[in-house]
Formats: sequence, structure tokens, C-alpha cells
Amino acid sequence: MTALDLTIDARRLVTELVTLAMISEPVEPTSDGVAVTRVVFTPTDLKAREFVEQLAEEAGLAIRRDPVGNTFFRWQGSDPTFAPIATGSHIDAIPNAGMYDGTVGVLGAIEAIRALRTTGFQPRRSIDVILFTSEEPTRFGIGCLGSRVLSGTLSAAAARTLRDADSRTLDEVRFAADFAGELDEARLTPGAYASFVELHIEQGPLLEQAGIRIGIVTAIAAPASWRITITGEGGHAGAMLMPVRHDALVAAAEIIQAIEAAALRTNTIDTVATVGMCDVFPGAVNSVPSRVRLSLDVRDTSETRRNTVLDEISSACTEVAKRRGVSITHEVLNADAPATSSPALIHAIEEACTAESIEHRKMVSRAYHDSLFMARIVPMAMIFIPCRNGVSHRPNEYASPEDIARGVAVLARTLASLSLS
Ligand code: HGY
Ligand code: MN
Ligand code: MN
Repeated sequence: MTALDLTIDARRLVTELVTLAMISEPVEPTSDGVAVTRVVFTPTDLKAREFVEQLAEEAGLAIRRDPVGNTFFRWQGSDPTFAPIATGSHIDAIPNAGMYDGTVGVLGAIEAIRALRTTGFQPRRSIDVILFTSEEPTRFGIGCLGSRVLSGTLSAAAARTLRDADSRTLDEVRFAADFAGELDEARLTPGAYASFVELHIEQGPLLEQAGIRIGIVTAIAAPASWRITITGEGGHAGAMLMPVRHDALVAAAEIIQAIEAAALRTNTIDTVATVGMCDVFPGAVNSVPSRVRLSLDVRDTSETRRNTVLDEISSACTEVAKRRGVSITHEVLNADAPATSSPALIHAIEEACTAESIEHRKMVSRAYHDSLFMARIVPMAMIFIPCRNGVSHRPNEYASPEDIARGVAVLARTLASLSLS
């Protein structure tokens, strides 16, 4: 491939990232960073999508939306007989999150295409930037909803059973947001793309600690999440004596401790377990809790080890339920296999780093991404850039304009080379 004299317009890109970050639900003011909350198919999400579509249109990309809300921005290649390649990420954000998670991979990909166009480069394979719908589990309880449906990992029938906290179904919500059509139509089959590369912030501290500016992801850890329900006996906080209590919240406290212990017992840093949500009913100062709902998120680079942790948590639930005279049930929301990156794509990214004289290292992604599910139908790899102190999913999440520009330059070169492969 002839040498590409690439110029990434970091100033324009960061301005666009800030503009996008301003499209958020009201959030607590913070002196450290920009807090963003943007939940799928809300008016805020639709406004943000409109902004991104406008940027894509200005960049000369054709726009296609699928029934579940994945949106495709295409740079038409010269030879339609070759399968297209793709990049992309997400723009939805969990409550009180940061402004770089996902957005760098969408707006950065549009900038990569703008920079390639400016050099006069012409791809042979079409290049799609995909804005995946609902990468975060916030509304429907399951992450990567758009890429699960697109890859066939989540069937249309299973997707139709999903309900949000107001008990609205996915169909109701997506139709109200003007995403029509049958969910089955969103499914792509293996071969729909020749490759998929996602640019994302690391969401961890390793690159920054090592002083290395680019990470090449070799594998994505295996995530699982449950909804755990503990049902005890409620009652008057003054009149219900301690010996007769079956307090659901105290039982939940034991379960939360058991979850942490199960993760630590694997003696490897590759196992993580989190209880991020705890809903207490009836939630009154002077009422013994009768029901508690916990969220459970367990991940590991080894699926076997992760499943062992889940088994131990299940045993702990059985033991606590018996001893405390409460009922403890759990619903498996997802239990996914890990994903391995394509060696050929890893090599393409390494070559792009070399062309940009950027030091890089291989690494695992402990966060999940849409790449985890794209890997089910297409060769995948990811490009990481550092984020300050490894912080993410918080308003003080931060990636520097220089690191963002480096990531975009590596993405641009990788896409250019893959589009001619
Ligand atoms: O939870 C995750 O790993 C991703 O940031 N949604
Ligand atoms: Mn995230
Ligand atoms: Mn993300």
C-alpha cells in the first residue's frame, strides 16, 4: 500500500466528542470531568444519534438503520464483489458515566474516514462505521443488545421478551423511536463482513502505567450477569423480634460477601465479580425488608473459571437460604463465551502502529464490547488507547486529544489496509 500521509484533525474530533457529551440526561454537576447519561431509545439517545448521523452525512457516508437500532454509515468501495469491512462502537452511556466510552470508536471512525478521504485513498472494500444500539445493559438488563441481535447471539424471539423498568417491551420502545421492521431482519450472517476492528478506551490502567500509547486486544473476557431475588418476611421494625426474623437484606449482605469471596478464591486477577444494583422492598426505615433484588456481574478471561465462580455463588445462595429461612432465586441474563481476536487483524494493527511509529502492546480486554459479539460472525480485533488512571464509567473518565488522534490514525491505516486485502 502506498504511504498514506494522514492528518487527524484532533481539534475537530474533540469538539465533536464534547458536543456529543452535552447531549445527556440531567446529571449531578461535577468539577472533575463531564458526566453523561444516555440511555437507549430515550429522546436524549435519539438526539445524539441525529448528531452523529449529521456528521456521517457531512463525511459523505450513506446511512442505513436496522430494526433494532444499529446504524450503518457506509463509505462505498470500488469493488462490490468484495465483502465490506466494518468498524464502530456505541454512544449510549450508563448513568453518570464519562464521555469517551464508546464514542471514541464511533466519532473516531468517522474522523478516520475523513482523514483517508483527504489523502485521496479509495477503498476496494466498502467500509461501514457501525453505531451499535444499547451496548450498555442499562435499559433492558443485557449488554450489547444491538450486536447480539446482529450476530444472532440473541434470537429475535428472546429479544422480544426483554422489558425495561417500566415493563415496556423492546418492540414498543424501538417502534416509538421509529425503528421499524422485524428484529430477524437485523441478523447478519457470517461473511457479511470480511473484518471488524473497534477503537475504544482501555477502561483500565495498564497502557498508562506502561507508558505505551496503543493496546492491541488479543481476547475479550467472558461476561455473565444474573438477577438475584431474595425473599424473606417483612414486618414492623419495632415489633418484629430478632429471633423470628427472616430479613431479606441481611441475607443479601451475606450473599454479596460470598460473591466477593468466590471471586477472590480463584487467586487470579482475571476474575472479577460485582454487585452494582441493590433494590430493597419496601424500602422504609421502620420496616424489615421482605425482598431484595441484586444484580450480579461476573467476568473472567477463562469461561471455565468464571462458571466455577458462578457455581460457588449458587451454592452460597442455597446455604444462606436454608440457614436464614428465606428463598433465593436467580435469573441468568447472560453467560457469554470469551472472544479471541483474529491474528491477521492483530498483524494489520501492528503494521499500522509501526507505520505511525507508535509503541504498542498486546492485551486482554476485561470490559466487554460489541466486538465480543461481532467476533461470532467475523474476524475481529480491537485498538485500545489509554485512559487517565484507568478510570471509566465515571465523569472523570479522560483520554487525551493526542492519544485519541493516535488511535484514530492507527484505525485509519488498519482500515485502509484491510479494505485493499
Ligand atoms: O460493562 C462493560 O464491560 C461495558 O463497558 N459495557
Ligand atoms: Mn461501558
Ligand atoms: Mn464501551
